Amino acid sequence: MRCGRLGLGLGFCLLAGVGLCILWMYVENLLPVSYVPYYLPCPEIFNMKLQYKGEKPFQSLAQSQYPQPKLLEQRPTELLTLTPWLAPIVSEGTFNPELLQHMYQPLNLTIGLTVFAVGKYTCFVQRFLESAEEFFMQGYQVHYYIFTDNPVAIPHVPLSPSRLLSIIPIQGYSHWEEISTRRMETISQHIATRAHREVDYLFCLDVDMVFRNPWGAETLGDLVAAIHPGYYAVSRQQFPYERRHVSTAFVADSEGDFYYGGAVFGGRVASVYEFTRGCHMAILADKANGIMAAWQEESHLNRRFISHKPSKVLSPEYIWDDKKPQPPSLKLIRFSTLDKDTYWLRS
Ligand code: UD2
Repeated sequence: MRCGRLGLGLGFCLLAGVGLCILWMYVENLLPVSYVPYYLPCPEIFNMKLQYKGEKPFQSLAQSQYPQPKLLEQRPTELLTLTPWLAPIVSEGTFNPELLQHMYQPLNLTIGLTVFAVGKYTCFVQRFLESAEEFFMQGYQVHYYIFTDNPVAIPHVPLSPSRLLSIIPIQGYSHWEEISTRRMETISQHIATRAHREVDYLFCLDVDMVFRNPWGAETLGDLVAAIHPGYYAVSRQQFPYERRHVSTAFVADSEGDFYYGGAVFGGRVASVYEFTRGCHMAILADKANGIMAAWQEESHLNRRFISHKPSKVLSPEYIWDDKKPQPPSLKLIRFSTLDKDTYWLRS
């Protein structure tokens, strides 16, 4: 009798189990999304080092100790022209623009330029574009990509025949930190889905800035960074790196070459993809841990440029701050910030 009941119970359980499985398979197919666990990396991943046999990759440099390169090392009015890893530091007098034009123009290159104009920042677009038309990559095909949450607010600026403009709608965020930080994600996605087919090189710039003098082929390189105007004459310990160990953007006192500005970076489109994707992954990891780096995406950009050295470095001529007097070491200001009412913009 007992055995019979037990058998019946087991049979019922088996039937119910099979029934539930069939029901789940059916329901799962009806669901609009499939439940793939979302992978959020933890900070340890970025600090882990692989054990290499033989030659070590450049990434291992991140932890090595070496003296800080100083932009004003030689003489107070002369800038360093080469980094310790042999990347040129571009400034007026280090190149011949006619020669470079002669070399690069036959290559029929298209240069992309991304800017973000979210919320009140649409007010900067007109001046930015007008100055870019006058000075940015004159004689080359240029494709401007303007990311905005308000396409109708983007003014019409007449462009030269070889230049295109695409307005790309994006979501707006209420916090300015979020808007600034999200740029890495948006740029990497934009390259993957579209820009890699349309441009050879891509520069990613802040919109609240203007071109004041020619910016040409001397800036083209595999991965390009620009030295921040506020920190080119100070020691690496004074750089405003992210100093909290818990962040993936952490930089130790003994690390760092130059402090680079988040307002200007670029390079070959594939390298900019790798770069922005890497920064985005690190930002995601911080987010998962509830951290916003000290200078948002600029902190992550600086962290990454320590292990992934830029192949070309632009002097502060290419990212100047108009509130500062022009020092004798900088011969020509090419791109600089506009004086802005930050409180109004961010309110
Ligand atoms: C610094 C950096 C900037 C970025 C930021 C990080 C320099 C000279 N500037 O500038 O590149 O790293 O710190 O916080 O290195 N934006 C909008 N709408 C907003 C807010 C920002 O469109 O509401 C876009 C816009 O393109 C702007 C950029 O994000 O130019 C950077 O924001 P910012 O100019 O307010 O940052 P700022 O001046 O503190």
